[in-house]
Amino acid sequence: MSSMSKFKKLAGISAFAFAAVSMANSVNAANWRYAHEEYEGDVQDVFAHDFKEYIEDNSDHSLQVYRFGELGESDDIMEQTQAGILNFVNQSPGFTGSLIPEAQIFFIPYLMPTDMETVIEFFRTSEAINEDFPKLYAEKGLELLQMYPEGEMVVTVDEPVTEPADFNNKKIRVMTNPLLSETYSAFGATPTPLPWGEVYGALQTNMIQGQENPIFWIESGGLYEVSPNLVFTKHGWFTTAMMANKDFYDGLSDEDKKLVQDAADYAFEKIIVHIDGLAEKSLAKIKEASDEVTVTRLNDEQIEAFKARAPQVEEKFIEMTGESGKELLNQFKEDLKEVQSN
Ligand code: 6CS
Repeated sequence: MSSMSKFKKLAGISAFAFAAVSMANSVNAANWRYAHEEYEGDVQDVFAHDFKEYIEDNSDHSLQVYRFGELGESDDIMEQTQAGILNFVNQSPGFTGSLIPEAQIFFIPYLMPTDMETVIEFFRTSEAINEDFPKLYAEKGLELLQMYPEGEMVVTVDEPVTEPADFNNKKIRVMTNPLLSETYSAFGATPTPLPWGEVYGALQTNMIQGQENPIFWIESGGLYEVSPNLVFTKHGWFTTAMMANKDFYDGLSDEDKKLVQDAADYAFEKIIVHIDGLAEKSLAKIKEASDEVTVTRLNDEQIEAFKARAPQVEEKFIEMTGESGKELLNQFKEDLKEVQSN
């Protein structure tokens, strides 16, 4: 065979091989669906798009992200994920707590540290977060991929609050898990569980007199317009969690499982940078937009009065979760001690 025809034959073979590989890739390329609870540019949206970027840059797969309201409320997207209609979901323990009672641990007030560095180190290293929680989620058909903090909780009320007595006769909206209701009862308020979609209207019509959320969300959801008195109680952090349908995840190749894990790690590193300074920026925007807003930062003595009510909530947590919750709480506290001693 002449060298020219050898060349033509080789070129033909490699073109065929290339086409075959491309076909195989496109056959294996999936379009995954991912829903979260927030709006464009909010923390969960940034996380989702970083996850998407990693998946799409490192594979032939694509990812469709659905934001709040596109597929319903938080409980709707969780149901769709458990049913396998969605592959990934970001749902906060504030809602998951009604499905997985142990997830309510984040609502024991004054359990989490207040400074961001310690909180982030805790999420990175905690055995409770990285080993115990995945087992609890797996029992509900969910592969927990990442838990991460969104921001310090701040209460907004119709008038400034500095002591538990100020909460008397105030209906405070809480996310729909029973332990958070216990927290606000312990704080002296009347807890009112509501899904997110009803919060703004309920504040506007005075059906409720307050709610709690991180500052970025108070700004992005315009809550300060209808609930202008911001109170920094230092009682907790808003935590969220991103997960996959477990059957879907278990059915992935080892290569795709690694891709998904790496994408979640990548998004976590990016989100930590994103939330650094976010509360301060959001507060500045709120102050710029409204003259009505007041900011109350409780002093140590005022905080003590709220903190004194925490043990009764911890007891309720144990009552609601039994031995498994007790063990988780012990591990959680041990992990916290570890990061705080470093
Ligand atoms: O309060 C809520 O319901 C919402 N808060 C935040 C920060 N994210 C989503 C959640 O639905």
